Amino acid sequence: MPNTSARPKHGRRARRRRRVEPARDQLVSSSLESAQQCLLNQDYGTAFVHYLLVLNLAPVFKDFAQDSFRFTLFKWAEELDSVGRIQELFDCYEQALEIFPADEVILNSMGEHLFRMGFRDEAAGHFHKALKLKPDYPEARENFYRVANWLVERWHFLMLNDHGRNRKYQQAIHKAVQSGCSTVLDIGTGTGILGMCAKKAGAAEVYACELSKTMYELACEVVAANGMEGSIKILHKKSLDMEVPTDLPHRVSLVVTETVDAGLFGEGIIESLIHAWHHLLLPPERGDGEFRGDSTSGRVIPAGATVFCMAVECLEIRRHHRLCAAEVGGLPMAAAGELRSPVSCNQEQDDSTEPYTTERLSRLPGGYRALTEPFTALTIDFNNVQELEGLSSREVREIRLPVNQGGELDALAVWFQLHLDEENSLSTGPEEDTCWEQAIYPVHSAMSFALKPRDELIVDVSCRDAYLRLCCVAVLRDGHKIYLDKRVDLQNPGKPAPNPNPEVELCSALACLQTGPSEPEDFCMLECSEMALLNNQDYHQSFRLALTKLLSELKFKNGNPNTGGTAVSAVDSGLRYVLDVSEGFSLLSLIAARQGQVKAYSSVEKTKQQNVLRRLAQANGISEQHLEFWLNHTEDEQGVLQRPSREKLWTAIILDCVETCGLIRQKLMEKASLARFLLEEGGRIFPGKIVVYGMLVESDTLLLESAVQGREPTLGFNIAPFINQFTVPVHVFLDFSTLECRHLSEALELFVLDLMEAMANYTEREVKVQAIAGGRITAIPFWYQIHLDQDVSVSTLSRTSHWKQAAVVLQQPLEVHAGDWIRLAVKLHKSTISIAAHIDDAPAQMD
Ligand code: 44T
Repeated sequence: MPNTSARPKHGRRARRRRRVEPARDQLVSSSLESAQQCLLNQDYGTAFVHYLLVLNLAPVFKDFAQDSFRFTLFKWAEELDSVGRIQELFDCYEQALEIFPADEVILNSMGEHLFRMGFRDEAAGHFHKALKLKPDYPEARENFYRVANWLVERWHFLMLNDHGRNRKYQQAIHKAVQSGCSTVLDIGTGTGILGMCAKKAGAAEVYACELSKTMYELACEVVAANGMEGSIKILHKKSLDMEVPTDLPHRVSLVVTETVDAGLFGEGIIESLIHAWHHLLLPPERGDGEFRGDSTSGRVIPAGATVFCMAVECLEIRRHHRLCAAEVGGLPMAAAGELRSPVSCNQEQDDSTEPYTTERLSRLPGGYRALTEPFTALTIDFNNVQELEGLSSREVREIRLPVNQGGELDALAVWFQLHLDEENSLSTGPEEDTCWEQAIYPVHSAMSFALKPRDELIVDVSCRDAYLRLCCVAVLRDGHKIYLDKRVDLQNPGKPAPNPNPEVELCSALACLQTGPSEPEDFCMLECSEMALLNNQDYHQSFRLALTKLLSELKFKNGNPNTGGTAVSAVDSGLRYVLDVSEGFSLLSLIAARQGQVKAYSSVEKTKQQNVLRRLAQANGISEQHLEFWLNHTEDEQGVLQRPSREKLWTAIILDCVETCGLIRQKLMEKASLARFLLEEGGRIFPGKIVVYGMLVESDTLLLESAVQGREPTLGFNIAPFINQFTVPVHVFLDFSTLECRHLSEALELFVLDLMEAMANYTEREVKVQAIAGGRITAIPFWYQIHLDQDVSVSTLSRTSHWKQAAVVLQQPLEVHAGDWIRLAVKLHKSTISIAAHIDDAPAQMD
């Protein structure tokens, strides 16, 4: 009998399937029906469960149900999100992705949720996947660009493009390995470059660790692409969490690292090296200090560092950290109390303040003036663990900087020399041609202080919480110590030191009258950009002017609003309503309320900032009833625009259109169309119109910041194609006025956004422009003219602007000759500008 044994088995299975199938089919079809019904009833949770069942049991329905399934998922996720059921939300997405692992829309949407919850690494992973699946998916592209900056910070490009730095590290590593350091750990490997140098130099064993997931994955890709997959062991770990033998089989003879920021210690190098010396490195070589290198002792590259500091006068720094005017938009500010930027190095430091910010001094608009010579603030030997340990507990040390130029004391600028070994060192100084920024310690005494030649500036240097702290304590003048914070002369206690600036003295006295000298800790924190906004007189004056004009126009047109056509309640009669939906701190509501007959609503959210506004209102004769905090009244956290009261509409709605970084705010046009519906007749949105201007430039700097340049491999390694996946076409936080570049065209109008007229807007536009010089167009910096009304406007490019500029960097530089016509295709997709440039072959057809 042929194959008898197989038959019954087959027959049994077939019979079982026949029995199961009708039941399953029935379940599938009834579930599908239920899913559709629930969807109609907007019961998304139940619909989702039914869909899951259907698609798990009957994958054949995947094509048919994909759209409704997605829709259900998104709706259900929205509901879960709104009630804070976040874990369930992500579970649903994971279940959905099990069914549709290659669905770019689901991936992108999950990325958006992850991003909002603060999981940036994971969010980026999802956007990246979505984009790989569908490269021309604009939503995923925009989202990816938004997170790329967080994941792979722009300085990675700068560092890899800094050939001097690369070569010096390579030489130092080569020398150490050749002299006997055969086991190497690269702490904070980034793209893997230093680890690969060690391997190439002949190290027997190389390990690397990296705490960022994205960078770790990138390093793995790069190392594999360079054929070192098996010979460099990369760990996704913080070095502090590593130990022998779990992570390393034994201690290593060399640690290489570049985990330093502009302030040297901000990436935690002190702590990492203390830990490395105790747990990961062979003991240091004893003796004469001259390093010979062998495989029984350990050492670190860089071997040490020297930190320098210098006092500077700089208006640009000042206006970002201190209120510089007594009045803003006509509003006296004395009652505001102390306003501080979140960067300060005071003794009463709290967690929310950083001791320094970073700037490239050479690129600060308006420049800076050195008031002292550079001074050594600190030296540190990374090969001496006692010294490292002593540093964090080291007491405050005082240094004195002789002043050689008179000027206002705005900040201490700090940089360092990194001694890789005896021969090679890197400097991050302001005069060097490197990619480095300097650390800026703004001087925080609320008032200005003018230094004179022959003064001596007394600075306290200490090291706390892994930060180098520098604090300008006092000025020694003619034998007297003038304390900068407390302003008390120790030699005449009780009597304030004579202030060199009488105006400051007066302000100080006034401030004391308002707030009382005994509440120094009662200050209000403002972001640097908010402080710069307050100092932007032009902006506030323009708003005041435009608002005054609008109010008087309406008065003139309608007579007293009391007598207007609609019935108004007694309390509200005669009032105009102005809503300020600016992000962050804004004085505009007060400026509006000060016009009289105006009830202004502010979107300021933070209690301390609301209190500043209340104090200012009180001191400036604005009645309490005329200033409301809008977000205190809306239940909805997303702050959907609403009417001021049932029968009223807004006279003016102030929208904050441009982010400080130089981009148009997301959802601006949606907000504007909502706002238009809520305006009374003749009411206005401020601004009514925004014109985007741009200029064609040749800028190598922008290229160096956006991608690893050149066809040459980096130190002989293939790195560029991997990290360049994280290139984004739009640069932000640019100072166009100091950007090193050649102008290849005049400024030109790129785009117009009409916030008052929905129909006037377009999403694509072609613009033609003639080159005024020959060269390579590498980028198009852009900025905005913000029109409050027909006559009043502010430019985001102005000297007093608190906005920075942004730039589109072209994918391929475009070679042009003077006189060539260039065609720009400008697109606006959801607040994101993209520009493509081509030489215009048919200039005759120009319109
Ligand atoms: N950038 C300076 C700072 N890491 C360089 O995750 C100079 C800024 C800069 N990994 C403009 C120009 C410049 N264990 O990927 C990072 C980081 C990682 C660690 C494992 C640790 N203990 C750490 C500590 C840090 O190391 C990498 C490099 S940190 C270098 C920072 C170009 N703006």
